[in-house]
Amino acid sequence: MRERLQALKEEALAKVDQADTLNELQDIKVAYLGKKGPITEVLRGMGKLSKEERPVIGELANKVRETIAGELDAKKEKLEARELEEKLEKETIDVTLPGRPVTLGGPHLLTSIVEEIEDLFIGMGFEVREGPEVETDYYNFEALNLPKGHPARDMQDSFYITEELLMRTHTSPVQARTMGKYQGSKPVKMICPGKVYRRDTDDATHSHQFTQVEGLYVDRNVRMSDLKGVLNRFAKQMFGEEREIRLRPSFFPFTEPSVEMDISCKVCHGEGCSVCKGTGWIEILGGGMVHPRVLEMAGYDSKEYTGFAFGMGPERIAMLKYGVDDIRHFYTNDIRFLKQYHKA
Ligand code: 2NL
Repeated sequence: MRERLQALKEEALAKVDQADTLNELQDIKVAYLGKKGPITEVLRGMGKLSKEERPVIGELANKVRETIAGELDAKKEKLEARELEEKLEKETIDVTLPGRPVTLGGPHLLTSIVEEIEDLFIGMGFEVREGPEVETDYYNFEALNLPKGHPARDMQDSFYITEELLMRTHTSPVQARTMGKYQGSKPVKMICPGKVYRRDTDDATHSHQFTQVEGLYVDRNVRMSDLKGVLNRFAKQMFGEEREIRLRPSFFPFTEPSVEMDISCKVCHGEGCSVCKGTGWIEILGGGMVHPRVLEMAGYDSKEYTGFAFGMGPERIAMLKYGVDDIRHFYTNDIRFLKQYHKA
């Protein structure tokens, strides 16, 4: 038995020595140390031994088992280390390879234009305010001198949600809310950018959803000349210092008097060409002096306070500034269009 154990030990150790993979090691472990292995078999046969021999053989068998297990573990560690090394070698990264290009996005043209308008008016002391896109009939119409049944409501055919709620047709309700909150207690100098909605059939110049930036300045002694000065600065900063502006009489229910502003055509400088349809001027926005009734409804004493207001469409501003020929380009998200306006 002694010899048998000795032979088993040498045989197993030789196999461990030769083993080249973790799988082979596992097989050796099962074959020699497993429940059906030869060492277990030797231990089972010990019943036939004498009382003196039994502990001696038992101890020897355990020692053989421990030796084989120890060698298996040592070899296992070695093979695992080698495997890791090979893996690391295989997975090295060639840092000299050219990198994959990262495509950088950028703000949408409309976002850039709105931010440019905001910055420009912030520079003249205006605050930027936003408000809800779902509005009450009161703030969208009534508070702006557009009572129920007023014919001008038809020009802003609207998306109603209930009798009293609709998608706002302009951003003026944000201004009406602000004035209403102050109730004549302090001046207001704000612009409000945002999305507005009108029931319209989409074409190259119309969209049922578009963007507006409106401005409002209410204080003591605000005059038409203040409106003209602010809008002149806006036009020159947005379109170029060489541009001239002109104001023409117009009508809005919430301003009196009302004006429309044109800028001189940059193509013909006022001579008349196809861009300005022969007039030398291009219409860019509307405005006027806030109607006294609008001031009174918001709690401002129209004998003490006056104000100007104006409204513009950033889509139109961008179309004129960059020669965009169809308003739908802003909403259809064709990357070939959008990429042209990503600043470097
Ligand atoms: C346009 C013209 C305009 C206003 C907007 C306004 C707001 C208040 C009071 C009085 Cl709270 N007016 N806004 C006034 C005149 C014209 O917009 O053509 N927008 C695209």
